[in-house]
Amino acid sequence: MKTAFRWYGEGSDSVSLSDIRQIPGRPVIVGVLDGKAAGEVWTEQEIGAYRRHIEDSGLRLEVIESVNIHEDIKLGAPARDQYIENFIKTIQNLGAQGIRVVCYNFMPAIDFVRTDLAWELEDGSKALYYDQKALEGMTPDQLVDATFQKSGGFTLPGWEPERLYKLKETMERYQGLTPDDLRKNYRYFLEAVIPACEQCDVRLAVHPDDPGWEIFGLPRLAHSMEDYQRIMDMVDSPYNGITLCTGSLGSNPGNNVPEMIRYFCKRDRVPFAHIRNIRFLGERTFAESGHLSAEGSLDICEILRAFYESGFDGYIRPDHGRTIWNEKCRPGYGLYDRALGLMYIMGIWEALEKGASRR
Ligand SMILES: [Mn+2]
Repeated sequence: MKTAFRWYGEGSDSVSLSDIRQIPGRPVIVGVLDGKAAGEVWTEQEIGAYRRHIEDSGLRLEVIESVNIHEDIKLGAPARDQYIENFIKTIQNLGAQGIRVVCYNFMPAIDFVRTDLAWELEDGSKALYYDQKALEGMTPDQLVDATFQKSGGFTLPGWEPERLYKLKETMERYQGLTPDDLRKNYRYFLEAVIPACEQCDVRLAVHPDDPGWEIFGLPRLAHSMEDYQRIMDMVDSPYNGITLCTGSLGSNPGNNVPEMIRYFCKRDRVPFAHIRNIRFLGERTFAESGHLSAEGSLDICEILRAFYESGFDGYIRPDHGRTIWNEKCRPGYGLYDRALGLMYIMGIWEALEKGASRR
């Protein structure tokens, strides 16, 4: 396991590189490429400057999340070939700068969804929260407004203003597109990009739908064992991989997360993992919780045991944390609770390793 920590960049993140450097084990940085619209090329110079800035702080950049996929690719629109070509160029430039894993998602129009970004847990901490009934009472525009109001002035991943400005129009373009149509477009994309990824040694890792079911009537392809099997079968290569996000997959009680980890790690399809706990509060209603197993509904120890026993040697980062100790931060991405989460992950891992060597 290689530990990692997501960082949004200078001026965008409330957490500094020197803060991250002081986390025990000095995690690898999971960088973010934003500030350009989906479909534009990131040049090697731009990526190189970003990498050097991180290295100057004594840290390493080896993972990027996300390189957004242009909607025309997902829709199978005529301009997709140009956007796929641009995507490949960005991947080649990332590979040349030492990036080994790129997390992305193939969700139509809208990324992860929460109905409250600052839901108060009983200990006074604030967490991201999802309530299906609340969502059903909202239009997509109302959801966007509610999300902006509670984001504390920070841009959220997948909720870039330029993208949401066109949300209604984008959603209309998806009308009539079936899951099979979307799957066909996904295969077309993977068949084009995976050979390039193999050549420049950059593993793609698709993030699950979050929450793990369809919303607003949009097709979504990545939230179950069967879904992932189908995606993996589209192009049979370790470079066509998964970002195994425990909180996203775990939001659907039908998913057995440790079983999925064992199955896909064994097939060398998991270069990257997000560790997060959630607490079920009702049918399709959950709050994110502290990482500790006892705080949520997922058994984080069993999850890490599944990785450990599969010989996992990819990158693991703590996913969303709560907002605690009056920190002013991007919802889900403060320093304190994610650092606590990472220490917990490392503690379990050390116990697994040392326990195994004693036997
Ligand atoms: Mn995640």
